[in-house]
Amino acid sequence: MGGGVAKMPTVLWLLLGVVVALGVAASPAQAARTNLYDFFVKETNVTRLCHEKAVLAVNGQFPGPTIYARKGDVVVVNVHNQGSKNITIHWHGVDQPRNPWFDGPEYITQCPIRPGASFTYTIILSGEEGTLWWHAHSDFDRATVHGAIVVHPKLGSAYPYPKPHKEIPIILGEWWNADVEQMLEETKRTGSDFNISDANTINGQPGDLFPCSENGISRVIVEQGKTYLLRVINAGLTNDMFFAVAGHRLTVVGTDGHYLKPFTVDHVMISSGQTMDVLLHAANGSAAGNNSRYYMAARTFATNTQLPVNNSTATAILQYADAPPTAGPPDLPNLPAVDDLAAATAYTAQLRSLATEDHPVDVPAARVDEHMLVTISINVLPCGANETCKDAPINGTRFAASLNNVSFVSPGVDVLDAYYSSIRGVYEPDFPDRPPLFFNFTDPNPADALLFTERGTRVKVVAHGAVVEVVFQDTALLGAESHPMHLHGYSFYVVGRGFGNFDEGKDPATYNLVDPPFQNTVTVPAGGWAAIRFRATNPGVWFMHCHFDRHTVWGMDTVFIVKNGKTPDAQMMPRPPTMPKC
Ligand SMILES: *[C@@H]1O[C@H](CO)[C@@H](O)[C@H](O)[C@H]1NC(C)=O
Ligand SMILES: *[C@@H]1O[C@H](CO)[C@@H](O)[C@H](O)[C@H]1NC(C)=O
Ligand SMILES: *[C@@H]1O[C@H](CO)[C@@H](O)[C@H](O)[C@H]1NC(C)=O
Ligand SMILES: *[C@@H]1O[C@H](CO)[C@@H](O)[C@H](O)[C@H]1NC(C)=O
Ligand SMILES: *[C@@H]1O[C@H](CO)[C@@H](O)[C@H](O)[C@H]1NC(C)=O
Ligand SMILES: *[C@@H]1O[C@H](CO)[C@@H](O)[C@H](O)[C@H]1NC(C)=O
Ligand SMILES: *[C@@H]1O[C@H](CO)[C@@H](O)[C@H](O)[C@H]1NC(C)=O
Ligand SMILES: *[C@@H]1O[C@H](CO)[C@@H](O)[C@H](O)[C@H]1NC(C)=O
Ligand SMILES: *[C@@H]1O[C@H](CO)[C@@H](O)[C@H](O)[C@H]1NC(C)=O
Ligand SMILES: *[C@@H]1O[C@H](CO)[C@@H](O)[C@H](O)[C@H]1NC(C)=O
Ligand SMILES: *[C@@H]1O[C@H](CO)[C@@H](O)[C@H](O)[C@H]1NC(C)=O
Ligand SMILES: [Cu+2]
Repeated sequence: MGGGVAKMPTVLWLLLGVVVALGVAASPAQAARTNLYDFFVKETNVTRLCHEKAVLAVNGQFPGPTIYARKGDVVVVNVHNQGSKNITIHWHGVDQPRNPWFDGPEYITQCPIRPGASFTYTIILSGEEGTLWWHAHSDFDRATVHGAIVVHPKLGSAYPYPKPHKEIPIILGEWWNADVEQMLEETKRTGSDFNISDANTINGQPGDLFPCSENGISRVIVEQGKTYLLRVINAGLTNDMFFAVAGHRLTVVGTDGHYLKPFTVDHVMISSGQTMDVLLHAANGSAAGNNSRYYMAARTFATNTQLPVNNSTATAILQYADAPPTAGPPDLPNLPAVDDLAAATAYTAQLRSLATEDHPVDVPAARVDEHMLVTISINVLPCGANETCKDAPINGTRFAASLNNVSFVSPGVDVLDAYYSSIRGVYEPDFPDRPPLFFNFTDPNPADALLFTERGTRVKVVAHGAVVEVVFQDTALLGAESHPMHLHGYSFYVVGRGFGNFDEGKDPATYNLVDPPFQNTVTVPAGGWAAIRFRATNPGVWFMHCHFDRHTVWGMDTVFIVKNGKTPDAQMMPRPPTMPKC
């Protein structure tokens, strides 16, 4: 966590940014700390499943380094692009109040950092407390460019649960033997689907149920009688996952940087993009026999029967430091089957905000200013003149994806700059509030004509302070599938979920407006809907997209532009002079 040798203008800008961020209200006693990190992004050789390949990694680590902070801190990260391609980094789940400049998604809030260039991000923490993470937000670089962000309570504040003996990041990911960027190029060229990963990983390792993986398996050492906080992150590109530890139940206490009412489970279901904070009690003598080693395991959760899925199990080892050694292999936990929708639904239904005096909720219940119903679809588009399309379900087409039948087209200049500097022709402020056509969204046999989508860089503009409700509706076009929808710049309350077509007359009556979970990534159920609400009090340009990367590149995205409010503290910070150019 060394202090970076930043250039003078950058330092001045940072100081300005930090002073503005803290505002006049901060007294010296509450003053946030500024933590500095240097990220060197470069190609690093990694061997998994008997295959060696060069991957992009930060500081030679895969997964990358953990950022530690306290609630309300400012973190400054100097990113040095020492690789051979454009990159950007996103701070997933950090609201970045009034500070969209440093949010990260390429061509949304910034132009990419080119090879050989550096860019310094100022990351302003506010209400977040718990586990967040950072990852590349360019092409498919996230596959290996990611790591944890641990946000501790403020000095003098405590966790709303007994202090754990140790805290351990558990990063779930995916490994491809093939070069991920080459795969992206191939899918762009042929319009085909992205090949499934060769293995899921836990802290970068597939575990010893896979070839050439015995030595690298990651280990978590525990002592009897102590309680550990596992900070579970799903960094996977394409998979939601079940996670469990043999012989141990898990008490879930937080998600996406916000506390939950604790509940105890045999397994967790975590969607791509989400985090789950879970307490694990290392029982004396142990509950599951006199073992000293237990498997921690992760397996894909997937429901689209039209897609291939890898049913294999990634493992790590939970090892008791002070228990007698055991002969034989560790026990495997019972994970739900790869398509166990009921298990996933039952898990997600238990997420409720802690909602105490110290950790209150502020659910917008009285009024909604912007009602949006947004269909989520996999589509086809006609094959381009010079493309050789294959694999798509209709001859002469390629795969695409859309929200409200608009397949998002990434612009050549970032949307934030276009908005800030009034550059015309980059985006249109007319993203539809409703699907252009109402049909039976969940009918598994739709007419072929429904499969096609429009294209455009269409964004939704909302007034500062508006209460926004978005009901995400999955469609069965090319297969019902659950989608982890992620919003930048905000956490939102997940007020409702259900199966089938959303019923505007009946379903709002089932909303939880008392203690809904406060998340940044919502699992929209396959063949169902999920409703979120947020107050648009963070001005800026904020990407909203499915967190499955192949859906992101296919266009399952849009952008919220939240206008400035009247007072200075309701307005975006000025454009940093250090922004990379397109
Ligand atoms: C990295 O791997 C490539 C092949 O994948 C190999 O050519 C190269 O020598 C390796 N570099 C190092 C430093 O091991
Ligand atoms: C997917 O896998 C197939 C078979 O292994 C291979 O031929 C193809 O090139 C791969 N596609 C991509 C996009 O990597
Ligand atoms: C799926 O998992 C198995 C291990 O069970 C592995 O051998 C295989 O390569 C994996 N990948 C694919 C694409 O099937
Ligand atoms: C568990 O073991 C530790 C160390 O052996 C001991 O200090 C503690 O009292 C034990 N706890 C229980 C609940 O037995
Ligand atoms: C654990 O070992 C003790 C002592 O060897 C034995 O009495 C006990 O039955 C064992 N417990 C289990 C669950 O196997
Ligand atoms: C998936 O793997 C599990 C455990 O390895 C096995 O019990 C189950 O039958 C497999 N399911 C399918 C559909 O292959
Ligand atoms: C197709 O490729 C040819 C040769 O590269 C090029 O001249 C032509 O403009 C391309 N057409 C389109 C529609 O991109
Ligand atoms: C798609 O095109 C191929 C080759 O032109 C043809 O053989 C095949 O029958 C077509 N499939 C459909 C579903 O039209
Ligand atoms: C929509 O399609 C589903 C699945 O086929 C079916 O169960 C449902 O009855 C249909 N709903 C309506 C309103 O037709
Ligand atoms: C989406 O737009 C395309 C192109 O205009 C159209 O063909 C298709 O029917 C529309 N689909 C839906 C579900 O609105
Ligand atoms: C890298 O980014 C620059 C600036 O936006 C762009 O002009 C260039 O085409 C990008 N390179 C690639 C390979 O995408
Ligand atoms: Cu998706």
